[in-house]
Amino acid sequence: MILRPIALLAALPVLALAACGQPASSGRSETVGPVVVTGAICRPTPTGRQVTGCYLTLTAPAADTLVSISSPASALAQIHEMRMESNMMMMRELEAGLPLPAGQAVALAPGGNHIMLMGVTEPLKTGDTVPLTLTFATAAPVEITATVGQPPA
Ligand SMILES: [Cu+2]
Repeated sequence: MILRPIALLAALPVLALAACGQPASSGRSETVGPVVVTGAICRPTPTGRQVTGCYLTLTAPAADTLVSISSPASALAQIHEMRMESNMMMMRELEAGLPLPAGQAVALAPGGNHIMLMGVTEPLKTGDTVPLTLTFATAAPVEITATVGQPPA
């Protein structure tokens, strides 16, 4: 009579392991490739100003978030969005980063989301290059070189 409950208890951990093992192993075998960055361009800095905007297109292989940007060419780099506030177009930092849906090209373009370089150390002229490092929530950081020029309208 006492054997029955013991046999049931012994069987339980085996079932639990089998149940947990499946999703954990499939999650671990999933490799996240690099985020593809194309068309990186920064506007020349206006005379006497140390601020400019950069534009590019990001395609993440798996859902991710562009968390931050840095550049040796400027003291600060932020991800900005454009937003209407009291009938005025304002820009502000996307503090939670920019969401990147899996496999979908996300464009940072004039009039919309953009990268803002602030405290640019040397004036940027057409034909110059600007190194940018993009950091993501999941994927590895990507280092790119943006060209300086006017972005396509
Ligand atoms: Cu901005």
